[in-house]
Amino acid sequence: MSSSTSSSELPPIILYHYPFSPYARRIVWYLHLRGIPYTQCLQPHILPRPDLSSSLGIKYRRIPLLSIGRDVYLDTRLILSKLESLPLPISQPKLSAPAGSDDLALERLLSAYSIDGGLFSRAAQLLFSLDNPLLKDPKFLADRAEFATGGGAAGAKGAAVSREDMAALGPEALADLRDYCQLLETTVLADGRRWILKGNDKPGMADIEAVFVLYWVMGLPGALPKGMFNEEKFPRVWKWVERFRVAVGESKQTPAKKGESKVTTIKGDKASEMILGAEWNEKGESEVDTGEAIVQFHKLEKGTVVEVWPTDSGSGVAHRDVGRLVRLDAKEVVIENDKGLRIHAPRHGFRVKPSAQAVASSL
Ligand SMILES: N[C@@H](CCC(=O)N[C@@H](CS)C(=O)NCC(=O)O)C(=O)O
Repeated sequence: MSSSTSSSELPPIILYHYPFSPYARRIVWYLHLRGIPYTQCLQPHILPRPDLSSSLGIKYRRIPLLSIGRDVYLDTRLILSKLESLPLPISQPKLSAPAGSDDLALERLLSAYSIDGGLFSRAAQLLFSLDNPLLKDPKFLADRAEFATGGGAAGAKGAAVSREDMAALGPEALADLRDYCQLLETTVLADGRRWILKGNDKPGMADIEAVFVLYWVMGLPGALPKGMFNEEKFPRVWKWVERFRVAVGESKQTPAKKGESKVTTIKGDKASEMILGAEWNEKGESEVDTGEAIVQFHKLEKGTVVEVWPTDSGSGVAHRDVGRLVRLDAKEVVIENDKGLRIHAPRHGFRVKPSAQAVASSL
């Protein structure tokens, strides 16, 4: 497609999420900032999610997921990079820093710091000290215990998540979040710029990467003690977060204009009908790169039945997607599942290996 493709020519884009998910906000903001119309299919915050498991045969248990046509993308890092590569008109410019720039390095490092570097996990530890009804809901705690342990006996007993043990981590988490505010206040934001990247007149990907954890905890009443985190201590950070809130249409003072964010909400059966009836978003030839160490290690080929799951917590043990290998390269692994859709996962943070079921049934 040429760069003059209009958004209406894109395959349908469907976001599966629940609005209070901080990871989902990353995608919602991106779509808003770039003016990409999309459809959302709202999901419960705990399992089961039959819209995904029964209708689409997806085992991945995290939120959000994004489908573009009949391709479904897991993990916000892959989702954002796919959205960046959509062929949109110049009037909807990309949000990432230019290839090869120092700015791109900063953007990537902010992402790694927030997601892999533990800032998000630290922020999550603050939840356990809050007087929040969700954290007293036995169904929610049992669900997240399974998430933390990967299910099975330990998960059923809820061994991994004790509210008291988690609450005890709160003070350390606060110290780390304060360090982060201090870092932003005294480095990138110190010269009074409006956005994370110098000279930018609009928020970009670097802002999304830098803000999403802070934005989340700042919105949770009681999470950040007022004496430790306030506008006097971190004036530049506070103003930048507020500017961002306005830019993404979430400020009460300056709400999004009517018609500005073109979001349609649909039910799961309609969403799966749209996905399964759509064209592939990625139509080109796909290869399994024989130069990849994992391909050599497991002797993978196109069509090998594999399992794919995230490795950053135990949650994958019970939630592995199974399908025939369509593509594997340095960036992603793509499988086609038995419902006939393609599931894309990034290589980073995900594991792929021949399916135990398939190996067993061929013996
Ligand atoms: N690395 C993932 C993390 C996504 C994630 O942890 N999402 C949370 C919600 S904010 C989640 O799915 N929690 C468990 C659940 O909802 O079942 C990404 O970037 O998308």
